[in-house]
Amino acid sequence: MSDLVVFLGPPGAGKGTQALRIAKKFNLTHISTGDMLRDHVSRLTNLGKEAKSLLDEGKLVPDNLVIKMLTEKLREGDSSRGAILDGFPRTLKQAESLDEIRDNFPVKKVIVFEAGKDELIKRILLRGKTSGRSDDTEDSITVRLEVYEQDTEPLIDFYEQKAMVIRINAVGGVDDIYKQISKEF
Ligand code: B4P
Repeated sequence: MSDLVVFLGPPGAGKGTQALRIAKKFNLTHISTGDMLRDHVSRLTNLGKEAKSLLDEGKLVPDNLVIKMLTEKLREGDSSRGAILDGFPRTLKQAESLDEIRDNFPVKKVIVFEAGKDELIKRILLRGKTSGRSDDTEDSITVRLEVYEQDTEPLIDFYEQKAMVIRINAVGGVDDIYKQISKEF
């Protein structure tokens, strides 16, 4: 059995930044569905070809494709010490898919990153100057924030009902936020 910790929050809240550090410190596997999808895009796989325009526009990749990709990763990969899910689930359907495989991969807690829109937009535009990410543009950010509010934010309630949510103030220094999150492991 391998416990999962979900990092949930809007684009630019720092999920990826903190997941890398926390995974290293606590010897957990870091699973970022965004990184996995970008890898498919760069390798020109069938999934990558299907996902590319959706990523660029800031829209979600269809649930069935992401759920299949994630489930395979959990089953094949070395997540035996536990894993951080960075960017999954993003919809109710994705959250329910985790419930279906919970015997082997139970979700233990959900760290919710909270930050205001202005800060998020500022961070993503700043990253866009160097990242080369085709979705770090003003148009895409607007869509990503809307998609977050509509499809992903309701998951906070879903996990609140299971008493799993830990809220983190994601505005401040990276080290301070890292310390806050570390206390929860
Ligand atoms: P992701 O790669 O997950 O991108 P994101 O949610 O936009 O967050 P990101 O990783 O960029 O930002 P982070 O919070 O780390 O997804 C990209 C796309 O893939 C999605 O739009 C979607 O199309 C697709 N996708 C992924 N998962 C999917 C799923 N489950 N279902 C369907 N589609 C899916 O923030 C990073 C930035 O903030 C960095 O520049 C960092 O340096 C900066 N930062 C971090 N902490 C900071 C701090 N404390 N202060 C200042 N800046 C900070």
